Amino acid sequence: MPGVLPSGKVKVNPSVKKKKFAIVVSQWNEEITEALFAGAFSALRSQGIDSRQIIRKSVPGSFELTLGALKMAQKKDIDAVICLGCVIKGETPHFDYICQAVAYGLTEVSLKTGKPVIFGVLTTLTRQQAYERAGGKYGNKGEEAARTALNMLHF
Ligand code: DLZ
Repeated sequence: MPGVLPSGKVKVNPSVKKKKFAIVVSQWNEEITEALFAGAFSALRSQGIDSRQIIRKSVPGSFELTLGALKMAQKKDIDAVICLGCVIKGETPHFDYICQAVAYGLTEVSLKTGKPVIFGVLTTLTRQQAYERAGGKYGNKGEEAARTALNMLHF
């Protein structure tokens, strides 16, 4: 992946340090999305981004990430929006509708505003699989989402 060193660390352009990020977090499956938020926040901080340049907003569920992302991306001073959520298929009868709506919605927000809008939404079959991707054996996808935002700001 461009901009990512073999160690997995991002090669940071100093100009990125001045950028402002919004992190929009879904409250559904909160224990998982809070772990994603912690991963995203610490990944930005580890690249020298001041905590005052990171704005956190909460939305009720992943379905609402789209509107949350649009409102943040429309702000002049926000450079990138990182959206974090967790949808568990085994517990969500309308899983496919929610996931598709969020994926299309976030793509549209990104294309309409011309800003990176990152899809940091876990879409897993089980709660266990979600834990494994929120600081477990498969890493923390919130951290990955933050690295993707940094990479797109280099673009
Ligand atoms: C309703 C619902 C269900 C059943 N499951 C999830 C989920 O696993 N993950 C998630 O982020 N949100 C879920 N929601 C809530 C919807 O995203 C949304 O908030 C409601 O349908 C109201 O629009």
